[in-house]
Amino acid sequence: MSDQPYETLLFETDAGVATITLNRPDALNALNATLRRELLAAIKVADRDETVRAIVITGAGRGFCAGADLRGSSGERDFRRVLTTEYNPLIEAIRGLGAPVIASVNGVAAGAGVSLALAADLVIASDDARFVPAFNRIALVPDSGLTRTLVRALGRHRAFEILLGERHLGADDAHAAGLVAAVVPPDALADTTRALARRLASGPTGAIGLTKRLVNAAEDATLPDALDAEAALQEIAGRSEDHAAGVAAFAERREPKFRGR
Ligand code: T3D
Repeated sequence: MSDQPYETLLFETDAGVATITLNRPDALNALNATLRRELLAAIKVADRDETVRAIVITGAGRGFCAGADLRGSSGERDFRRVLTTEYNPLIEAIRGLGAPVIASVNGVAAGAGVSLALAADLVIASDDARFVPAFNRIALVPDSGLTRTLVRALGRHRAFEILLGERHLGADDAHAAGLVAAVVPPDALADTTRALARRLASGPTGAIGLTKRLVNAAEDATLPDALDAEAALQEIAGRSEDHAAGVAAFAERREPKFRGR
């Protein structure tokens, strides 16, 4: 176990899993400047720790994340700078992490909180979770990658409806749309998330990270580019200790024991 002295989040590692809990429950874990900074720092700490083989992001209290902190946000703001220097690096850091990231959505996600949840590689939601774009409600546009995520996942027409708030996106809707891997009762969320995270953390970490790279690249790739990328990364995966362990286990008709190398 390890603890870090953060003001707005909790960070712990256990059994190869780093869990980051956004911890401003009175504001539904809205992203103020401190939380944005600390979240990026925690992701970097997890990334540097070789024992971390899966990462969970969740929220304290009854919400996952209500997006930008709107308290005290009246007056002129430097949106472009804040997005490019604080929000976008967060999304890119999550997508760039070698370890798989699970968003454990324990309640409402709104605004950039939806972007954050859907930037994860896998999303598990409690059945009372909902995804509320909310941007248009305060006359902003979607940000932190949400337009791209939704348009690619759902097509432009359904994405537009959701972004305008014309179509409700509850946990079951998000599951049916393929955005969410599983929906569970609130009291089963932590255990379900932990079981998935531990399964991933005991898997072939290198191959999982390379698969994530291929999936990231495939979103923009032509078929020849995707084929080339797969061949190049297979060369790396195929030389790993875990690959040899997997083939040996297959031959001996037993479960492999992967060490993440
Ligand atoms: O400015 C920039 O940084 C640029 C980037 C922008 C990216 C964005 O994310 S823009 C979108 C910002 N987020 C929102 O507009 C969502 C605002 N919140 C809501 O619409 C609702 O609160 C929810 C739909 C999320 C949940 O509704 P409900 O009824 O379950 O809860 P509630 O009663 O509205 O909120 C509970 C408390 O959380 C409440 O505080 P109180 O009265 O108990 O002391 C509320 O003020 C607080 N809260 C909710 N959202 C935020 C928030 N506090 C600060 N910022 C928030 N975003």
